[in-house]
Amino acid sequence: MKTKVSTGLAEKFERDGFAVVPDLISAEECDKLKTEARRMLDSSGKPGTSVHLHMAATSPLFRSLAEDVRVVDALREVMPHGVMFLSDKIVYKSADKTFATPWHIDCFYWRNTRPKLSVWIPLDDAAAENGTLTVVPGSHRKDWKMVKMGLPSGDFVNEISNADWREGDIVTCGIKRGTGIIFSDRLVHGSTSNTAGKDRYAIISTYHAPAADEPFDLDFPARKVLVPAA
Ligand SMILES: O=C(O)CCC(=O)C(=O)O
Repeated sequence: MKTKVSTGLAEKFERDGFAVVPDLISAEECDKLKTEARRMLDSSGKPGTSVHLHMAATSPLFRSLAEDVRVVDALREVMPHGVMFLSDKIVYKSADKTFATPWHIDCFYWRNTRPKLSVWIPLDDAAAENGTLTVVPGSHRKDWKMVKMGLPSGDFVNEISNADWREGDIVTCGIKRGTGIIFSDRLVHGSTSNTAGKDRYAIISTYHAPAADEPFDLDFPARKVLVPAA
């Protein structure tokens, strides 16, 4: 029997609350996904917002990304109890969508449901200047409180109210397009603002362990078990 060589993802994810997977998808795949994202935003995006949900429910290209063996193999390492896809979304920033995503943890958007994690994949090279992801390593082990806040676009409504980290604790994820960042729904994260006037499209796909549907899950039509519970 072949033994899988550990890439250390599980240890990093456990310790830091996130783990980086370089070159998860290729530059050509990023181009195709970005074209498809633009098409979907133009045909069914809500005017003014920079977030679009449920891509995989209608787009075969996004569906294949959600189920891609490279993504699922990385997830298997950090999800020993199986892998179920829940949902995906595009978050984009551009010359006229420059806002910084506020510091938050995702589980505030799905209170009282089972733990989840997400995979963030930028379709453009992402750096501090064009709104890349920012994270606070280890913050997934603390308790956080949220206040309601409002971006003009209405996209993110929660922000952490008891922040206690210092500038030096923050990791600004400067990464190549196609790299994946797997992060816990308890990890404090946000983004820089896009001051470069350059596109920064990202796909965020969310997964949890397979289980019977919770009422929350019923709003996600593309949900699917990818690796059954062991
Ligand atoms: O891509 C971004 O700006 C971050 C998005 C994010 O934090 C989220 O959707 O939870």
